[in-house]
Amino acid sequence: MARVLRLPDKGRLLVCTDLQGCMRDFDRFVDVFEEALIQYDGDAHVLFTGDLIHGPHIEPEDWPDFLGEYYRDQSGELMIAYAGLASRYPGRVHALLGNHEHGHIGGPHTAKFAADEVALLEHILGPSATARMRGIIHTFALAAVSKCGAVFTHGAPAAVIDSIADLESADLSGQQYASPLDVLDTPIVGKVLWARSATEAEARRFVKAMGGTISIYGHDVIPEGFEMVGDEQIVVSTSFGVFDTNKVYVSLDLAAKYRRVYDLRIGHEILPLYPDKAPPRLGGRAQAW
Ligand SMILES: [Mn+2]
Repeated sequence: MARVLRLPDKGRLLVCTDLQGCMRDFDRFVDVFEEALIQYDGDAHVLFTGDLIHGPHIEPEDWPDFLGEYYRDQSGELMIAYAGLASRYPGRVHALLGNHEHGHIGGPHTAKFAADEVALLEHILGPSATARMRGIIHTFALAAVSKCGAVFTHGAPAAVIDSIADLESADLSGQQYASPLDVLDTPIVGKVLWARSATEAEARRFVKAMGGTISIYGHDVIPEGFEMVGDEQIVVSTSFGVFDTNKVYVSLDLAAKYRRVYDLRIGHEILPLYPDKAPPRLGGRAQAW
């Protein structure tokens, strides 16, 4: 897979951030996609911006309230479901690498819900399912660009680059490092996969180098569903660490031009994953009692 995915210049694009093994939210997002295929005469695409895997293995009684509704990690099933979706809708299902996927193909091993989440998941899956999952991860891009101006990455747009070529030549193998942890200090891959924030100047420079105008990413948890930073950045939380009421995805017209993140409107481009649970402030239908 190319390091930088070029999205089509027409049709509808639905963007889903960090699922972290939450099968229920994946299934709901697939429903949203299939509704869009009907609404837009078959011309819809989906983009997952990384961290599809590595969720909690926690008993209900130990579940911390701040993580939202209870779920149990189903990373292996989710990756198989992703591959099934991609083969059912060829050329319409896209994904970016997250720092959690990167651990399985040469990056540093994450330790969010286990001391070594990469080793844990590969142990649960066994050798052949692990090989299959790695094959799926190898199809993921590092960033996506579109004529509508939106630039997509897993983490914040803090990498200092001069052009798309800097991402296209990025080495993800980890082989050039003494330790995978050294990836964190690399100016491009380390930032694209791990940065939680970028200054307005960094974001402006990054999106311009990528030939775009706005940056859309996840990686961090925004309890309210999304956050805009300056004119260039929007952080989106579709699933992980957020209550159903506040989970949002982004829906873009790939033939439009988005010059600033404020062009993204609630109820149009910013939509609740669960409209029946979401408050009107997020474009939902939930009633206040
Ligand atoms: Mn992440």
